[in-house]
Amino acid sequence: MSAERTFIAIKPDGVQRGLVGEILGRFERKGFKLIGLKQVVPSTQLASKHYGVHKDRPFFSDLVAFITSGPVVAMVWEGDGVISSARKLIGATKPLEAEPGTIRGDLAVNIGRNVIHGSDGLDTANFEIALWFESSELADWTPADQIWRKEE
Ligand code: D4T
Repeated sequence: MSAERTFIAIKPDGVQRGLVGEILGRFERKGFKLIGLKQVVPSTQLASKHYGVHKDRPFFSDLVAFITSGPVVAMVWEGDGVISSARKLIGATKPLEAEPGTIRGDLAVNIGRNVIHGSDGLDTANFEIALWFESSELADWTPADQIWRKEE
């Protein structure tokens, strides 16, 4: 059985503000495994599918306009419990309510410019990984220090 994976995207504000290294480093230092990484300016079609669950919300068109406005750094990270752990690393959707120490708590102030996206569950993660990545873009590999990352 393959390990749990999640989809993470640094949104255009995070890229424009030069936060890519800072954010990537937090996931690396935590000990998760990077499986896929690319920079892409999403099409309206891709963005609309990604945010399909919000299609009837008043902020939907602004959301799609924003996410398609520039480069997004799309990633797949792997590890035990990575989906919920990544959400904790990211912090609350409203950056002013996000705890200090989280990405949004430390680096953002505005809900419409909250720097990063992370899948909110297993089905969403599978859907988003397949939406953003071809399987050939995902690398299965064994980190040389894997023995030092395990719980037991
Ligand atoms: P994403 O999907 O970007 O990781 O954010 P969350 O999972 O934390 O939050 P979400 O799906 O509820 O919102 C998606 C996206 O919409 C923006 N947004 C949200 C907004 O601009 N106004 C709003 O009122 C809400 C609820 C922010 C994130």
